[in-house]
Amino acid sequence: MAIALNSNSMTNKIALTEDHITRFSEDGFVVVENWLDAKTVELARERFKPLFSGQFELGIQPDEWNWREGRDSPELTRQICNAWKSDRIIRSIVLMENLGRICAVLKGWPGARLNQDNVIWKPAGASALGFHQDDSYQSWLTPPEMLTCWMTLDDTLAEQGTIEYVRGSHLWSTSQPIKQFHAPDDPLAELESVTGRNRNDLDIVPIVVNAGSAVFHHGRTWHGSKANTGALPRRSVVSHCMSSDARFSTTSTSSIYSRYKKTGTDEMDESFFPIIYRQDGYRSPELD
Ligand SMILES: O=C(O)CCC(=O)C(=O)O
Repeated sequence: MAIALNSNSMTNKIALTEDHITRFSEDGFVVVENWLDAKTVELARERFKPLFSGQFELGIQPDEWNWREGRDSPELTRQICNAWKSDRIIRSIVLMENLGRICAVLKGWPGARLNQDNVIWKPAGASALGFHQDDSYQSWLTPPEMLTCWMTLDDTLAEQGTIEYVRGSHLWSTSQPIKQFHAPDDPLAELESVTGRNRNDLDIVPIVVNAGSAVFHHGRTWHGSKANTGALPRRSVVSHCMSSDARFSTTSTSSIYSRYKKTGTDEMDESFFPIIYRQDGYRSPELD
């Protein structure tokens, strides 16, 4: 049976306002409400159980599968990277053309490619994710930078381990990757030691929004999430984009993603890093 992989089936026509653009350039993140409709939110929530128990609809295992039913502690936050290769609903959300368009506009890129997606499931009681900058992990790319669309499938509350941003931290330089991303005792400790800043001097903003909202964040904006001390789960789907012109670095590698580098060229193959949107109207053909 042929499986339709159309990523345009879920889309929206939301355009950024001047206020969105100002918020992004001053704060390093901007909230866009009503990004996903209620039906899409519902369909995406239904994919979490099969994905984390290894039922991959498209027959392909994601690149990273960091929590497995029956193997890992229920207290850990569950994460999968590149579920778009495994699942049609996730694919249609993270490869939405308008998402790529907004990333390109905010970052001044000629277009946007998918770098990787994340599916994040933080049940009640689950642990924190350490505060970090996404660009710290991009030395395998030229240019070594990302812009991210984080989408929530649940109404969020501060005590529910929602994502939190350090306002204005996109204006700081890119630091080394943190040592403990999953389940640190204190999710802000490494931010303090790496940057030499004290948390009491920072404007840390927990994102409290309705299900279906998105936040676009700069690759240098420090962010993370605390333990879920609420009663309900917090589930998110994340699309990490890079420039449509991005290439592999010739001096640095990623232990997972440089597997997709072809010999003798630094070009990125659209089969693994699809072009979601380009100003000239191009989009990787297999997406439509
Ligand atoms: O959802 C979270 O807790 C963290 C997500 C994250 O690190 C990201 O979107 O870059």
